[in-house]
Amino acid sequence: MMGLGYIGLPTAALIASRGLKVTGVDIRQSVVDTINKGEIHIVEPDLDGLVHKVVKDELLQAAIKPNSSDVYLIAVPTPFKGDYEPDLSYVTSAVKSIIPTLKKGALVILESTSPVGTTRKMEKLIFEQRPELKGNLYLAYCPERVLPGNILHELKHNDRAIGGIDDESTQKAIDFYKHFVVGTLHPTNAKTAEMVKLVENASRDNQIAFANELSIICDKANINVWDMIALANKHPRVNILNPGTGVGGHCIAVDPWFIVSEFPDESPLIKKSREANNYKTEWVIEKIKNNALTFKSDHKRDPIIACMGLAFKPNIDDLRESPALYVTETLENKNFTVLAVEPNLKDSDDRNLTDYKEAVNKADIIVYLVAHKEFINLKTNPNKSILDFCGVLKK
Ligand code: SAJ
Repeated sequence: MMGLGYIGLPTAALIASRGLKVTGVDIRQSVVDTINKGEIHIVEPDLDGLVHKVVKDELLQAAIKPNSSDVYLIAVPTPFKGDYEPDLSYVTSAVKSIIPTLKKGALVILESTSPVGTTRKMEKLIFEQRPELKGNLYLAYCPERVLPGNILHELKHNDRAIGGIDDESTQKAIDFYKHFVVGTLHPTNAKTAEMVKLVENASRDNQIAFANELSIICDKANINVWDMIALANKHPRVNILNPGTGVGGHCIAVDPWFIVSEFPDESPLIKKSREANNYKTEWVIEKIKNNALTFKSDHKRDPIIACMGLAFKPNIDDLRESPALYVTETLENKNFTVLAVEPNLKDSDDRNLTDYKEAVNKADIIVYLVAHKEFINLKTNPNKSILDFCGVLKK
């Protein structure tokens, strides 16, 4: 398993728990050391116990470099760089590091979210250096589609699309995933599987963009967007998602750009959805600023603003690409008096956090950015100004 992050480590542990010997490879020595002690470096329910067990049973071992294996899985990050261009350097370097260890009959599976055509590029890279393996190597793309916080369950139970560079590769990969997946394994080709992954997240981004646009329209029309959506969703064929502070995380806010960068002329809607969701975050900031200015002119002093939630979605501690964090930091940088609240982060983390109950007592303006469970039914002074961007007051 190349890469021991949010996807690689749970997958490696799950495979090992089925009795297969797994070498987990990561370029970070600290990660390798932690795992070999039977411990973990990420937050994910039930993962610690599973890793502890498979390491103790000598089924999972972590290492800095790969060894010769029957099956290779690549689950390394594919961020974007500069002008939303996909950065394939981690995938390329993982492939390069396995090339010298490959033997005839090996199966290589790419799981990292990747632009269409990446599996073919990987094939080219391998055969340039090891031409004798042509016809004797199986290659496939198989994206993960798990939700952080529920990874171990979803890894096992979700259906998967599996696309080889040829039919034999597809079948070999399906036979491999049967060891640990009970969901249906759907055969396809590599290109289609690559596109499926990107489209899943672009589709969700597009649907959230629609909800976010509705929230801005309803704000102007003085209609409660949450009530309106709940009623619209009573229609049997309508299912509108939730508006929010914007779209965060390392998947939905990133993957649609992989389509746009490769097919710029054909993807105006996908691009527009990304822009609409980014715009929603800026709109939230403007709303808070206007509220603060009104407070100042009424009370002749600056307001204290409680920013409720920093994570990229409810009930997690993950701050990656978080719109709530962006809103809070933007206000701080503009010298507003801000109390940052994130009940999922400990005090020891190097951030100046305020307890959520203390924050709502002290603040003049309470801004709900993330619908964490702690904020539902939280008692607040009805005379205070409350801005709810995530619908927590409706929950
Ligand atoms: N969000 C809204 N409104 C909604 C739903 C979500 O504003 O109605 C926001 C969230 O607050 C968050 C962002 O969207 O900021 C993304 O959250 P999410 O829960 O929709 O998804 P992720 O990023 O945690 O995981 C997604 C999942 N993809 C889909 O649901 C299509 C997951 O299954 C993928 O495996 C993951 O991306 C990935 O790794 O690609």
